[in-house]
Amino acid sequence: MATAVPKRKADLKVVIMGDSSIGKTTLIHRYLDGKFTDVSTTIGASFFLKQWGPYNVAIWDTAGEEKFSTLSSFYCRNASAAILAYDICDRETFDSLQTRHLPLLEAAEKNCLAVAVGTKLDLVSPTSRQVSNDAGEQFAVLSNPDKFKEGCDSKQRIPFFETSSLTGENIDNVFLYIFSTLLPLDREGNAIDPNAGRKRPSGVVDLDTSHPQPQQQQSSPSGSPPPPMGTRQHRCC
Ligand SMILES: Nc1nc2c(ncn2[C@@H]2O[C@H](COP(=O)(O)OP(=O)(O)OP(=O)(O)O)[C@@H](O)[C@H]2O)c(=O)[nH]1
Ligand SMILES: [Mg+2]
Repeated sequence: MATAVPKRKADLKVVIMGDSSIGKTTLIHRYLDGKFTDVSTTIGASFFLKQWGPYNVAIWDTAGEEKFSTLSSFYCRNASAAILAYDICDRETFDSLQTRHLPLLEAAEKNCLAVAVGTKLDLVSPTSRQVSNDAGEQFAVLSNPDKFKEGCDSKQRIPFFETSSLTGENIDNVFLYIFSTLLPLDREGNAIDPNAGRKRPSGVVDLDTSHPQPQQQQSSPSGSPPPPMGTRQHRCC
């Protein structure tokens, strides 16, 4: 008699979006592998799995080229967090978050946490900067209308980071912010809500049906978050 193979589920889905060449894939590799990796442009999307305490987190890396926008909308489905990334030295990539990428989050969870992330901070100088810190922060506030109101004195940190995958600056903080906001752990790395680790009502994603036979690799955990952690990485499309 055939034995049913249990379906593996992700407890949280995070999607990263933004124009082509702004460094989305490099940022994910920096976080997962702890180093600056030379990557090729993404075709369709790539999928990564991160262990955060008892949770499985699915990280979807989308392709920035405009021709893949419809696909990116598909990959936003059920996302509980979205990293909206732009190149700090390229204003166009910031503007297109508003016009092209933010609307795709219609397909995400209703209260999807939008995190604005400026990239390539190592290349920023007073003359090369095209997006100010204030503009990035304001975009983050406006992208989370239910969580932050403009000018309000929220106790929660505004979901905005300027990062460099070359130096590693702020990379871990982006993911630490998302995970500790949506999947809080105690000091020992256990879920704070003991029931939450088993099944979350939102953002649950089937890992085995969306894409055929993704390759699986093991890579070392990165950053400072609490143990036990590991990273498994899948690539697809
Ligand atoms: N100096 C510097 N270069 C970076 C940084 N992040 C990415 N790059 C470079 O930017 C280029 C594009 O990076 P990718 O990660 O492929 O960009 P992407 O946003 O994933 O692009 P698509 O897959 O086409 O959507 C590569 O040459 C990277 O090495 C960074 O923080 N600093
Ligand atoms: Mg890419």
